[in-house]
Amino acid sequence: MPKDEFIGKTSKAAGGWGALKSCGRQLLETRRPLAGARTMLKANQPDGFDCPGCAWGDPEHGSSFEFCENGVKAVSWEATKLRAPPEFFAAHSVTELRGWSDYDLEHQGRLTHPLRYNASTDHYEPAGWDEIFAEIGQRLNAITPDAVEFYTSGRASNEVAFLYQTFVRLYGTNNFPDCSNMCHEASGVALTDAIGIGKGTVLLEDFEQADAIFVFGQNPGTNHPRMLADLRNATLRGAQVVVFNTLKEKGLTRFADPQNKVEMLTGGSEATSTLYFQPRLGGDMAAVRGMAKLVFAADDAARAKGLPPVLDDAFLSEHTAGIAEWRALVEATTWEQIEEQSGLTRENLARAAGVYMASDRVIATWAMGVTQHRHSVQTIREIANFMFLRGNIGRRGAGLCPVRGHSNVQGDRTVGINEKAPKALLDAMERELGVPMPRNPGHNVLEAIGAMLAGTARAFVGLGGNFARATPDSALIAAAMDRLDLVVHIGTKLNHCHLLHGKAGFILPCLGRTEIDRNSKGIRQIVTVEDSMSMVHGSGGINLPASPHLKSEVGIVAGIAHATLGSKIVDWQALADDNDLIREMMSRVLPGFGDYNARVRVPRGFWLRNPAAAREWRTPTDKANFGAFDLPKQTEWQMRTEQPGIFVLQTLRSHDQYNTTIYAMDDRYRGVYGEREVVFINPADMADAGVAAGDRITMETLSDDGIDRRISGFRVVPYDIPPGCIAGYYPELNALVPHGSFGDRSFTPTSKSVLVRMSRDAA
Ligand SMILES: Nc1nc2c(c(=O)[nH]1)N[C@H]1C(S)=C(S)[C@@H](COP(=O)(O)OP(=O)(O)OC[C@H]3O[C@@H](n4cnc5c(=O)[nH]c(N)nc54)[C@H](O)[C@@H]3O)O[C@H]1N2
Ligand SMILES: Nc1nc2c(c(=O)[nH]1)N[C@H]1C(S)=C(S)[C@@H](COP(=O)(O)OP(=O)(O)OC[C@H]3O[C@@H](n4cnc5c(=O)[nH]c(N)nc54)[C@H](O)[C@@H]3O)O[C@H]1N2
Ligand SMILES: [Mo]
Repeated sequence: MPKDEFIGKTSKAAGGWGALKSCGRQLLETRRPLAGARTMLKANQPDGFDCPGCAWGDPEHGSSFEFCENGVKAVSWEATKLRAPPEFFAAHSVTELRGWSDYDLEHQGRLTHPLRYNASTDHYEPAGWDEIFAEIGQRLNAITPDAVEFYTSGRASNEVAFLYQTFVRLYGTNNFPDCSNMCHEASGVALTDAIGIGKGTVLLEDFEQADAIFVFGQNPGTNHPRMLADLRNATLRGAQVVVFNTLKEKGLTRFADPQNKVEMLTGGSEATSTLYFQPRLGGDMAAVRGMAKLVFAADDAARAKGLPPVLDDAFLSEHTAGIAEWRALVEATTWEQIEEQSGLTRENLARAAGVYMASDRVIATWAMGVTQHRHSVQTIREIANFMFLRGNIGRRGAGLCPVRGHSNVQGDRTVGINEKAPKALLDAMERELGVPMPRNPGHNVLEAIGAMLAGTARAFVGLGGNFARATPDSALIAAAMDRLDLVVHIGTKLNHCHLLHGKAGFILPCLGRTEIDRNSKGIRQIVTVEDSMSMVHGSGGINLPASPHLKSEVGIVAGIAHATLGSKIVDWQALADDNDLIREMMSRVLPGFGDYNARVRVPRGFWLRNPAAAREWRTPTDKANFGAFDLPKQTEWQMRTEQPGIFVLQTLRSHDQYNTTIYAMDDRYRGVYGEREVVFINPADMADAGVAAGDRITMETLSDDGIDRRISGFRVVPYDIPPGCIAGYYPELNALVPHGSFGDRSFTPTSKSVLVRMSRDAA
């Protein structure tokens, strides 16, 4: 077999027949394709469930069936007929299962029974819910609350997240590490300082009115496919879509809309971008600064000639603070530094700045390519600064749009999953419950990891997710979790983190979002979620539960809470039996949630008002704040010595995965098939390093903490990526990401800029 056989053709465009074929395969995998297809018809419909695929908004006047490959995969993954029943756990010891791949574990299907780890047999064994709750309660009561880490993954609904934070705070801690700490934390931190709220300001409708859309560090073709239709519609009506992405990503060049009959029959496709720039890893702040420099220069020139100014003077003087200080920094930054750090030429940046200046309404979107660096908060401030220059915020067709990941990651934060919660929330909880709330700040993900490694954390409770695989230094963290006194996982499918049981381990299987949740009176329950555009709406499942032994997530959290705290302060059982009661409590506690039960029951729900979108700035200056930060002295790219073999590695997602869930081994848009242990490299770098396509290599992290991090046997794939930059897949490469490297003030692991040494493996 030729050694590079796994490298194949990339699709001509994103979407199209390739996407439909892939969906067909996926639905067949559910082993009940019709039910799977019927389920899909209810995704993101007013009377259906919220698609667990991503956090992109739902259109008001979209087609009756919003087709999305990502959605089909996420839904069929959950609606599968495959099961991992107690017999499965009887047949395989935990030690054996630890040797399985992520793919094989999840492909056993849905968990069916609550399970308890038995150390004498090394197997998970079924046990009754009440018995398990009682034991968890007893064990939690024997531990200091601040020694327990309560993790949340962003699929959790508003109801369960609110109930969970109520329980955890009553129990006595603010330890809320959540997936958002590894994701868009930098966006929250930067936007709160810049505009007074840590969320985006645009609605989906704004994409129909923008003259230009700037997309930074995001791969929507794979991760937010419904956004592609919005980008393509924009280019079709003549708007400019300017992309900054280190890799040439298929979905950001062309897209064939599976809803468009002509495109499907002719194999035609439309552009999703009009300009495409490939900055070096971590080079976006410099790129934006370069554009700002050009905008200031153009403005000076226009004024000198008596032409209309380029800057929006009225907006700047009425609404912003701090421009002078930033402008001074921009002018002091040299083109050498900008070009070296960004890897883009002044001429290219002038083309991008030209689009910005020619457009009345501009939207900027971004995702992990911006948020997972050391200087992510500063980069997002720079993007916000740039957008302020021409008043591109708080009016139709313009604004800031961090594109979230998990379908309810934004909502979870809104309802209180926050290790450093605002005083107002804690005050409101105290009023509601009549008892004091813990006031000292809790742990984020990195602090939780630190406590586990130091041995001060004694227990872990995971509301969804796959903590040990999603975090950096997975192996170290797995070993630390094994030393805990108590580990509780609430999940739908088996993953590696579930195999970490500590001294007492439990896996508690829950209903998924596609499933019908009935209370004791037989009444169907709905939950609610908030998307990237701050739309909050209801979601009700339509499939029968995967097993009669499942409980809703709300039921599980209430069960643990009752067993731990009793029901004197909160009647957990009543709340568990009626999500309306939880929502009434949320109405009383959370600002903007008045009349919640009624407002989430109208189609599309309601918009959680964002003051910044109306140009009200809830900042200490009462203005939108410019941020004046130096460019990093050196990015990782600049730190590479001139020795050959040193690269900056970014870890990203393939087309066939959802975070740590691997749907299949292919990455169609990047032309890789049946293989995930690969590294994408520039052909010139390959020549320098003396490696050929398909060669096996070793990568070793350069860090000064004395920890040896290396991975061998990965195979080389030539790719259109700037020299010095390489890329490969998460979660496998988390073994190379050091937990001691994180963003300033965001504490997000720097998963997009890891310095590694690469060497060719002996044949
Ligand atoms: N199908 C699917 N959908 C998903 C997910 C999934 O795993 N699968 N995950 C969900 C979640 S939780 C999230 S957070 C989102 C993630 O959505 P994305 O942010 O799109 O996810 P990544 O795959 O990490 O892609 C990062 C992109 O940024 C680019 N990039 C990396 N570094 C830089 C840089 O320094 N500068 C620039 N300009 N570009 C850079 C990469 O080349 C890549 O295209 O997707 C959500 N949706
Ligand atoms: N190197 C590197 N590391 C990264 C990233 C990266 O780009 N590079 N990205 C980071 C980002 S953006 C994120 S968001 C995190 C993701 O981190 P997590 O959110 O912790 O991970 P997921 O893979 O999304 O979690 C998958 C598991 O969730 C459970 N699950 C699925 N649906 C449900 C449900 O409805 N209820 C419950 N209770 N459980 C459910 C299943 O058991 C499944 O195995 O990873 C981060 N880690
Ligand atoms: Mo994420």
